[in-house]
Amino acid sequence: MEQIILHVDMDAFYASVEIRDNPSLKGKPLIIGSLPKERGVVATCSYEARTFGVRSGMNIKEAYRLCPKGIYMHPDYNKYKAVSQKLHEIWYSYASEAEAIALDEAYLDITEQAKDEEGARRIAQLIKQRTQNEVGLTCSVGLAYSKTAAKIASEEKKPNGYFEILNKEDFIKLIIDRDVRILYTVGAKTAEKLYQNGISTVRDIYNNEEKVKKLLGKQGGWIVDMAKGEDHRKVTSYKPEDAKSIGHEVTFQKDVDDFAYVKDVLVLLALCVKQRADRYHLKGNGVTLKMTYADMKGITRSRKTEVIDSAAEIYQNAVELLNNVEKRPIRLVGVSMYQLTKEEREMTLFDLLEDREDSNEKYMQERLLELQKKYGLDFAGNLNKIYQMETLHKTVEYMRKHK
Ligand code: DCP
Ligand code: CA
Ligand code: CA
Repeated sequence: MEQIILHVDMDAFYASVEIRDNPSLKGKPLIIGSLPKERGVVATCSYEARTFGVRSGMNIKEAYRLCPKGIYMHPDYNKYKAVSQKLHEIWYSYASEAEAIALDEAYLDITEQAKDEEGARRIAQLIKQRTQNEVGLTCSVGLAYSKTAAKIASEEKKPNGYFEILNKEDFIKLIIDRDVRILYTVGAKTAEKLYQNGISTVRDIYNNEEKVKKLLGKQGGWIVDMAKGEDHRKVTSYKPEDAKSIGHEVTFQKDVDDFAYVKDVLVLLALCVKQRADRYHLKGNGVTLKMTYADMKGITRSRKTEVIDSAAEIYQNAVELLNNVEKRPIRLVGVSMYQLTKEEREMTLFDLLEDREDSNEKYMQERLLELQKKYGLDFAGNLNKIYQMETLHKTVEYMRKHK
C-alpha cells in the first residue's frame, strides 16, 4: 500500500465518558444534550438509546417522545476536552502525521511505523487496547489505503469495531450497493439532488458519471473519483490558523426580540471568541454575525476589518452588523472572527498615542461593569468561567430572565 491510514473514532463519545464516570448508567438509554423541558437538541446518546430511534442532532422533544424513560444529561465539554487530549497522546504516538477532525476522531498516517499490513494491524490493536486500559473507553478503528476508505471502515463494525479495506477492489465491493450518503461530502442536500435525478446508490454514480459531474460540478468529479475508490488525499496535521473562523453562538431558551439584550450578549460572545483566538495566538481580518430568526430563517452578515486582536474590536464590529439587520424575534445569535492569521498588526500612530491595548481592555471592562449592574450579575473572579460553554449559556439565560 502506498499509504497506510487508520481512522479512529470513539463510540458514543460524550455518553461513554459519562457512563465511565458513573457506572450505574451502564446499559441504560442515556441521552446527552438539552433536557426534555428545554429547547435544543441531542448531542449524542448511548447505543441503548439508539435502539429507540434517538439520534444526534434530533430535537430533544422528539427524543423524549421516542424514549421517555431515558436518562437526560447536559454535556460537560471541559471533561470531554480533557479526555480528548489524552486520546490524542495515545493516537499520535503511533503516527508520522495525525489529523484530528473532531474531539473524538482522527486520521493517522502510519505508513512508516507499520511497514506492512501485519504491522498496521498490530498498531490498530494496540491503540484499541491502550484506549481501553488508559482511558477506559472503546473506539472503532478502520485500516485502509485511503482516508475515505479508512473512515468507512471505522464505521463498519461500530461500536468497539475493527475493519480493514486494503485495496480499491474491496472498497468498491463493500459500498457499491449502499446509499450515496456513505461517500464523504455527500450530505443531506447533495443526496437529495442525486435522488431527484434517479441516483440513489454508489452503483448509480458509477453508471452515470457524466450526469453526476454535470449536476454537481467540481464536487461531482470528486464524488465520482471516491465512488471508484480513488482518494489520494494525505493526512495533514491540523493547524489552527488553517481554520476558516473561530466562533461562538448561543441558542436562547425563548425567542428574543429585545435587541438591547442581544447587544449585551455580544459582549460575552466577543470575549469568548477572543479567548479561543488567544489560545492559538490568532488574529482575524473580519467579523461575522450570525442569527437565526424564530421562524428558523438564518442570516450571516460579515465585515472585513484591519487585523484585529481584541474583544473590544470584535464586539464593536458585531454591534455595527447587528445595527443593520432586520429586527424581529430571534432564537440564536453567534459571533465569529474569520481570515485568521498569526501576523502581528502594524502599529499605527493611534496605537502608540492611545496605548490601544489598554484602552481596549478598559472598554470591555466598562461593558462588563454595565452588564453586572443591569442584570445583577457577579463576575468577580468568575469571568474565566464564562468561557466554558455551559456557564456562558447559563449566564445568557440568567440575563434574559433578569432584564
Ligand atoms: N456531537 C454533537 N452534535 C452532533 C453530533 C455529534 O454534539 N450533531 C458530539 C457528541 C458526540 C461527539 O460529538 O459524542 C462525536 O460525534 P460522533 O458523530 O462521532 O458520534 P458519537 O461518538 O457520539 O457516536 P458514534 O459511536 O456513532 O461515533
Ligand atoms: Ca464517535
Ligand atoms: Ca466522530
